Amino acid sequence: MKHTDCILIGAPVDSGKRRAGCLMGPDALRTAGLAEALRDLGHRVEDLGNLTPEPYSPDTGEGPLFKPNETAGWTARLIATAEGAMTRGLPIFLGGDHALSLGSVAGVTSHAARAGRPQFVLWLDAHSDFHTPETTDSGNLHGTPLGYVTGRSGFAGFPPLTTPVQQENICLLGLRSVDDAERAALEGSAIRRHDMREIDERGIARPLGDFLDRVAAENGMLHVSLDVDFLDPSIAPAVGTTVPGGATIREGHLVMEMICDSGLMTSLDLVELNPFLDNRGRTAQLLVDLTASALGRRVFDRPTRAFA
Ligand code: B3U
Ligand code: MN
Ligand code: MN
Repeated sequence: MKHTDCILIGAPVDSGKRRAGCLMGPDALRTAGLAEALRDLGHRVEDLGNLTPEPYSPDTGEGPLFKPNETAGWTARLIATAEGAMTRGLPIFLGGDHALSLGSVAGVTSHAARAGRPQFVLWLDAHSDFHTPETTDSGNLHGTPLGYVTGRSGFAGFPPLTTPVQQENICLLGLRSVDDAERAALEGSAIRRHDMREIDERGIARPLGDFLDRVAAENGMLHVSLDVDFLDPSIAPAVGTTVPGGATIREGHLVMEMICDSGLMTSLDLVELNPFLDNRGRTAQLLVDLTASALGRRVFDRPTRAFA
């Protein structure tokens, strides 16, 4: 296992939805021992502390969107921070709600474009987060990051996107809650999508293995975005948008171990952790353990992939 320069970036974004609490996420992940777990695996870890949004005009509360100006301020700050961190190591964005990924994904993608490599995105989530400010019913911008980074219209007031992510380079895994407008847009797109039914029928390793093979074949950069609600609420209760029927602990670790074995991951988001809703820190602890699996914690080394 090669040693990695891990850069922890606290992004206490709480503007992407109405239920507050994700601002405590970065400190809960620190308290659960994220840096120590990564150092135990032999990695170097630098913690940049918590970011703040770039200055924004106060949100008025009028209009259908919740806190668009604050979220745009976060997006600008995160794009710049992600671009800078990519030149130095593997950024791990400690959320914060999923609105942080408008910035983290846009930033890593602009870095990849400068490096002349295609950006791939693995989205581990119950939801598809493919809304735009014009299609969202809830007005919650944490449902829009994939709409933004693929260059969909309607993001007035947000930083103009320099490089969209190619639809065919995105893989959604774990879907079980998709709004009608998102479903229609996804069906007209080249985004790869795997719902829980497919995972039940085929297992989680095959769709993931196919995607990782494509990333490798195209010498891509791989951003992994892990929303807590990818996991079943019985094992990961600390999230505002629980959806029953999620990934098990074993599926979660398998996904992370396969990502680790591929050697492809270049950046990671840990998002939607709401410590206010947690049960004695167990969700934060599980996220630390999953991150450790993605960065080399294992029982035995496996020389070959066993799931083709
Ligand atoms: N699609 C719904 C629900 C949702 C999306 N992301 C989360 N929840 N976490 C919406 O509000 O856009
Ligand atoms: Mn999400
Ligand atoms: Mn979600």
